[in-house]
Amino acid sequence: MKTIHRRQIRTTIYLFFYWMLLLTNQISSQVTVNGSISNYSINCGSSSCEEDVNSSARHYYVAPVDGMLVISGFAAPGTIQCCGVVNQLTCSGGFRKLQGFTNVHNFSPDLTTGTLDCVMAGDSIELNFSGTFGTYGYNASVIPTQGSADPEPNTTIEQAYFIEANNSYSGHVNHGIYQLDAWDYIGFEAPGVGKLSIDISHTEDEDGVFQIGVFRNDGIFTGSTRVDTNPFVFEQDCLSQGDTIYLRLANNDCMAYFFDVNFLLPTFGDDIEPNDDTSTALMSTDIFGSVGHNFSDEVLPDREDYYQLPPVAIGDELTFNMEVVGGPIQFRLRSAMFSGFVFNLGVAEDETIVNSFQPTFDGIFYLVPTSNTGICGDYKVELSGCVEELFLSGSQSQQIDIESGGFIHSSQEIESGANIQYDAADYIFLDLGFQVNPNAIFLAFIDGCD
Ligand SMILES: [Ca+2]
Ligand SMILES: [Ca+2]
Ligand SMILES: [Ca+2]
Ligand SMILES: [Ca+2]
Repeated sequence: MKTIHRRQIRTTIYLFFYWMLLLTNQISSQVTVNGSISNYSINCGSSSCEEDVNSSARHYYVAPVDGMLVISGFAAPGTIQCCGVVNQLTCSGGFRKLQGFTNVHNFSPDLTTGTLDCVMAGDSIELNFSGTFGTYGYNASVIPTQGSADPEPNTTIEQAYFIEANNSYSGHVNHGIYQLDAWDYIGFEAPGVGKLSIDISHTEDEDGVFQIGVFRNDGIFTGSTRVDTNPFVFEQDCLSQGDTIYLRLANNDCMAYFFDVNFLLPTFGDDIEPNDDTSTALMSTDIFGSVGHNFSDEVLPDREDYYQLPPVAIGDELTFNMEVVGGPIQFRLRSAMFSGFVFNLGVAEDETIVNSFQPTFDGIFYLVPTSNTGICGDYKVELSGCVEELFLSGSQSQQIDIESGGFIHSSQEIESGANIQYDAADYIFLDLGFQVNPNAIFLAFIDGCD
């Protein structure tokens, strides 16, 4: 019982000193120190010269920022005259990582400088001196890595820091001499339908070492990109509103990165949702939007958009001018009356296609642009032919005749080079915003379908 009791006390004392040491490491960051070592016993026959002040000293320096640690110092042995004889004593020292076996740098009697790159803010360095008699001193600092440090830890998707469009950021990878900062996770949530575009520059010398890994919101890895130019543009298209994308910035060496975040909206204007079936179809001849946007599993795919067209009868003809940026997008017509009816208007990818439709029965039809999830595109469809009501908006850069059996309302901007004809049976109304740019041709007729 007695032995155990003693051992417990001893353990408690050890723990206390260990705790004191930890406490010292944390709170005592000494930038500049000057001190001395004095612990000798010289026997010169009849008498002796001795002093027992301290045989060793430890100091700690904590890096205030990410960067390169620079410590200048010296450890200069002194002499003691004892019984008329000059004795050369010892004093040495240097700095090392906490619990390191060897010093990163040993000081000499003259001032020397040692460095340690890629330290992280909070990293602690031990300065140690020992010997019999002498003086020592040091001055420590960190040359900061460019840019500001990113919020650490960000080693997992759950720890990712979020970025927003129209903002600039900077960060560091691979700093830290105790914990590895091999990568930084970044998160982005799409504010709408569109494309994430990041202009990034960095301090890595070698092309292709710096890599960007891409992950979905559920942690599924979708691929990685080697950053082989500086600056570099990273793009992720086909994001829907609420889609969350995670990027992992990884590099072999310590490095700083800087980036601007942009979010590019659909080419022809905001996508109006929901419009995924006949019951939610948009009732407008102003037809533009996007399909195929979807990245994360939490967001519903937008494969199809439905537009209800004006009523048509046998003998009518509708012409569709289908402009696509991205894609491919397939355009089909469906019937309100016969669910099995499908008329294929064609597939477009970064191009404009034109096709006509002559109904073989009277009725209501839906125009349905379709794209596969993750293969997104923006579309704008100009409808002409014998429809009664036409509402036109946006910009117009093509050569096209637009016909209506009733009226046309337009707020279009006719771009230079365009050649546009409006032809309506009843009236053509040019709404606020309508404009014709120089070198464009615009003609309007009261005539109707022919
Ligand atoms: Ca980092
Ligand atoms: Ca990190
Ligand atoms: Ca859509
Ligand atoms: Ca839709």
